[in-house]
Amino acid sequence: MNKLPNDPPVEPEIPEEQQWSRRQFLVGSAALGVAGAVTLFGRQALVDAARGLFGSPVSSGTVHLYAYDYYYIPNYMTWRVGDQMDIIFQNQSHTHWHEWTMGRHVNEAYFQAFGNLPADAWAVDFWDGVHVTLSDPYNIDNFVPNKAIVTYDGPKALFNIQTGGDFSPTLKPGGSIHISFTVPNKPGIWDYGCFVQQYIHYRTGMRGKVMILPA
Ligand SMILES: [Cu+2]
Repeated sequence: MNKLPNDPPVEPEIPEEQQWSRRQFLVGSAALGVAGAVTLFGRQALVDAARGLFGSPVSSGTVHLYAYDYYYIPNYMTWRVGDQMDIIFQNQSHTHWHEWTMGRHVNEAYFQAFGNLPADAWAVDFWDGVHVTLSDPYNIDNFVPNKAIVTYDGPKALFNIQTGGDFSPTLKPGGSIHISFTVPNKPGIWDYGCFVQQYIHYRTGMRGKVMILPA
């Protein structure tokens, strides 16, 4: 086909597989550009490849958990029942609020809803009945303890404690919090995610998994 000088640029051919990903992604989140989608899927592939090669060692003691737009690093962890954990959760975004929730069976019906949404997205909140100590709050938007048994290190006002919804520290850009706990006897696979902005973050890929091994 001859191309005249004033024709619009011809779109490059996109392989079928990428088109599929692109359609899926746009259904989930129209707000983000295609470039972002490609970057996201590319990164996920790298993470999966690295995990396949190196496995996932059991974490205990101090673990840094970083929130970015819109993913976590790490997005996979292995814990063991009875181990002491110190999660330093830090929001690396310059512009977005991010939270860390953990549970099972996210209610995807909420994704379709408009208006006011229930704040508790997990059918099972991992933190129910778990003893947790919070410390070093910095730029906290709010913290929801839900049914966790929480000890606050320092002035409680700094944690901006709220009720309703899942256990969730929500951090302003640049915020951080230190979450200490002993891994409870809840073995198996758990999911974590950020439900900020009416689940857009979660749908976009801001999620991860924790495999908990028996003691
Ligand atoms: Cu988020």
